Amino acid sequence: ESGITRPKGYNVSFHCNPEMEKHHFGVTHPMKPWRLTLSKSLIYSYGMSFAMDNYVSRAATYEELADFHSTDYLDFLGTVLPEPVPRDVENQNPDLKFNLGGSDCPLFEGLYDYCSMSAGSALDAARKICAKQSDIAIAWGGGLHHAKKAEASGFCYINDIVIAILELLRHHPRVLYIDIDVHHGDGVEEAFFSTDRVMTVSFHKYDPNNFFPGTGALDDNGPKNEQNPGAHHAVNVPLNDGITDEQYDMLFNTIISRIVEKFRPSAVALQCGADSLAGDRLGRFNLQVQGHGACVEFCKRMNLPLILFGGGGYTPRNVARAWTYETSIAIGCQDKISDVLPQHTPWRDQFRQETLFPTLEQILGEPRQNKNPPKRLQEIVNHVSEQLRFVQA
Ligand code: ZLV
Ligand code: CA
Ligand code: ZN
Repeated sequence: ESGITRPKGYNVSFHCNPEMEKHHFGVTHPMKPWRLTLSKSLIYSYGMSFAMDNYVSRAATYEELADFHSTDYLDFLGTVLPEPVPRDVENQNPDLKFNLGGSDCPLFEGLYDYCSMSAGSALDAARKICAKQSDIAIAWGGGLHHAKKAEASGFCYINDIVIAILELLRHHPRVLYIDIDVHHGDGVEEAFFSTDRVMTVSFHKYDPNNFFPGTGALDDNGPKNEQNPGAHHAVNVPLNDGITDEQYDMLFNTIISRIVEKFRPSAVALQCGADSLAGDRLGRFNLQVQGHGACVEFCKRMNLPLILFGGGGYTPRNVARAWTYETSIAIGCQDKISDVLPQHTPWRDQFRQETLFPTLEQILGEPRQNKNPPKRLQEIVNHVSEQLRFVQA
């Protein structure tokens, strides 16, 4: 009926765990796992499940989490209890162990389960790629790029991306990690600082004093010393408020083409944080669903095994639009889906406009001022080109 069919000779797998979506960070916290339910419901309403292999992913085991995280940290994460009463304004800065329990990374009911489910879906996706059973594997519940070896950070407790890439490295000589979340992918960058088998690239809003996490300057390219093979293997694309689809796609296509040419990855991991969209509660960019999706399309065209992760995204209706469109790109049915949301979509009124591609005016009223002059974008391209002279496959 929808006309959406399975692509021939091409496998897309979809990994999720409905139990994950039931967790709550707290009423005022911007991270809403429910956005995953809304996204999935739109994807299914368009009939896309018939064109993919759908898996309910398992929770990652302690041993799998310990591939990256320290056991001290995991043991603590596994035993901490939710706080009986939310912290008040007077008590914002208690002694935090592993940065757990602050207002960014609160302790909530079922925290450990939530974390192991996110990692489980990412790991399942990586295993399908390694077994060559999927060409594209999707884990919208993953993408938690700030978590460190022994520290929670920025709404992230377990770094499912690092765990998935470590799995890819068992079968792939070189992995390219790309991060289009509006925040800097600091946890993934740091985890692979000392290897030349992973190149990390993050596009993000950069303002060291006013925007989280404050790292990811253009010339932060990994520790530069003679003995470090990972030197020059971190690429950072710092941006300002209001960047548009046209500018972003120019940067993305130019930079990623040059990287692929030099680094020659055998697999790609793309974090699709949807907080880089216009109208996001925390984001600052003017990207539309089309421009965000164009990055996924570009990666698909490279014809390399690809994992799509979720990430940030704080206006659930826009998150659902972006990840639905991006799922359609993975399947290759983007030209067959209608701009008008299917009539039978659950929670259809949550979407405000009834289209998949609302205009900037519909999203924002008035677009945010664009503070990215063309000259600065050219400087960025030039810096990355220079940096790549030090990189060899
Ligand atoms: O999208 O937070 O700015 C991947 C991701 O990249 C901060 N945190 C830190 C540094 C000092 N704090 C402020 C503490 C605020 C705690 C609660 C909010 C609550 C309401 C509305 C906004 C925030 C908030 N927190 C906005 N930005 C922050 C960042 C963390 C951003 C993490 C992005 C995660 C999933
Ligand atoms: Ca980013
Ligand atoms: Zn983010």
